Amino acid sequence: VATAPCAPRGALIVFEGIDRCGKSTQSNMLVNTLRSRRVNVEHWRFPDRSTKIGQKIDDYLHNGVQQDDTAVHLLFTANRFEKRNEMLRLLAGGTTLVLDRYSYSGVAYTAAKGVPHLDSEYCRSVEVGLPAADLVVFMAMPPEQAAARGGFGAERYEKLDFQRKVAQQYEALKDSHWLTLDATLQPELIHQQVMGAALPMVENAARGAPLGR
Ligand code: DGP
Ligand code: NA
Ligand code: NA
Repeated sequence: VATAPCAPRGALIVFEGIDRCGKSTQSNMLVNTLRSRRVNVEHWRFPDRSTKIGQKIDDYLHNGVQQDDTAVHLLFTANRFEKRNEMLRLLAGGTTLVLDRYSYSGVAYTAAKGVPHLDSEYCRSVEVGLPAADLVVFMAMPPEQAAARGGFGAERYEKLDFQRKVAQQYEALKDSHWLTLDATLQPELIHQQVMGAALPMVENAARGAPLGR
């Protein structure tokens, strides 16, 4: 007995990686190319600093406001959940979402702090209920190289020893939905690899492949 196909929907594609690895450039290139192929697509980033919760996160990242680590972690998570309904609505309406960071950043950055009760298991548990990505593009770059890029150090987490710990946490998160790319390659070469993985996901979603949880 064939199962009923799900309704067509948009794909959820996430870019992850340490700070200054080139996520913004690649996610922009993906969105532009998908648009040129008439794919209905929106480009978001997390944290979304435009909301009230996002402004608190921005204060913490940028203005050096001190905050309890658990409280901050839950602000980042709340910032994703406050966008959950809109994400589900857009995906169900056939819009593909390209996200610059998502729950995986939540786990990797907070677990990298080494606070005993904020381990990766706890960090994963508070993300339960958010839609799962169809594809995670992980942009792998040696932390030393990212740290040498312009602007590094402007925000709280941009310290080389911390970025090394974040990279280790990401390694432990990889699963079958991840595509790991060499972020030190030329942008156009990376983009071709991203497209090769993203297009099939957009097509699967349009055919009604179910959204993960
Ligand atoms: P960005 O705007 O992509 O540069 O992200 C801001 C910083 O916040 C970056 O260092 C990664 C970090 N970050 C993103 N999401 C989370 C999260 O959920 N938890 C924590 N602790 N940090 C996060
Ligand atoms: Na950053
Ligand atoms: Na972000």
